[in-house]
Amino acid sequence: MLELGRLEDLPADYRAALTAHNLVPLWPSLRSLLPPDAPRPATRATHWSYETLRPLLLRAGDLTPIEKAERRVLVLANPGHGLERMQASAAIYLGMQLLLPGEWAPAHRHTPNAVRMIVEGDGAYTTVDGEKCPMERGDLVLTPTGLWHEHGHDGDQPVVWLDVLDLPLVHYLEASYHVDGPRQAVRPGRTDERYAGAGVVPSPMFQRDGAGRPYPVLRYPWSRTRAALEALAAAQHADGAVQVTYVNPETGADVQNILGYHALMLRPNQQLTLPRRSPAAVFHVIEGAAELSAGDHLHAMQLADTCAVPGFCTVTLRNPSDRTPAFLFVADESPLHRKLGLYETRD
Ligand code: GTQ
Repeated sequence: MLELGRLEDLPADYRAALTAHNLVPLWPSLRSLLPPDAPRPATRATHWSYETLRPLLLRAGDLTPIEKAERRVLVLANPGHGLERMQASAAIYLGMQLLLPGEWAPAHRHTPNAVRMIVEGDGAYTTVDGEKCPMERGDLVLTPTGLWHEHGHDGDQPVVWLDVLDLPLVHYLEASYHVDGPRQAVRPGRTDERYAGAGVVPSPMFQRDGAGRPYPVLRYPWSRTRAALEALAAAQHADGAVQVTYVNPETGADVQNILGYHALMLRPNQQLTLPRRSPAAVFHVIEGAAELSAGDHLHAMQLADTCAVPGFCTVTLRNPSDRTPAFLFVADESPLHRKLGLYETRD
């Protein structure tokens, strides 16, 4: 490859003149902007242990009252981007949020899309667009762009959930902002009950609301997702991948515009090498345990642990148990890459 000129090769007075006029020579930076063959991601394969994180999050509950935090969250920051940037990958933000019994995180709406994956505790709920969504372990609750949401907790133990947002991308686009609002009036009925049967949807002719809404389902209960994975595993080749994607049941499209969400089952002792793909991804253990190898690194993931991996990286997952299946929640940047025409898989 051609050796390109360096910044130091240019006379100091010339460089100073360029700087004074807001000009920059391309050639010294061309190779880092357009590296050969594949990107050089800042995102590093990173593992956050729940056992380590949990006591620190509970301590935040002692140190900072909810009124002083609004959202009491420890951000899972990828050191490859610098912790202060608070991003897990180029487009993915991860946070562990704690709500204590009786606490209330007030209503707001914002441009970034969010989802919550419930990690532990009973009795909390999120009200999204007037719909009260109970939060039970493994449930996925959507708070899509622009919809009002607030969190409450009627139980007697701490509740913890994983927040996944497309905040780094929306912030990068200078499109990130929020609006505060009053407590929402709760509408009766739950859309996850209306869409309980895969393959059938409520007939549009009888739907006064719901049909045609961009986010017809806001809560995907774990019991149903788990049952779908078990059924798929029973129906599928014994060493095949057992993964489902959270979709909008009206359109079959990904549930959100930017990030994609999936649930993966690893049979006892199953080892699964994922296709090498352009989007970065995040893995979170809902049940059981999993070993994740990404490049040269091996991460022994325990219950509720979370790992981020860069794009273009070979990821192998293995269930170390010879008796019980493992269940993982997966978030990735694939809808974004597909929409932008950047999606690739490599051998
Ligand atoms: O619960 O609304 O982790 O607005 C970051 C921003 C959670 C939330 C986060 C938020 C929220």
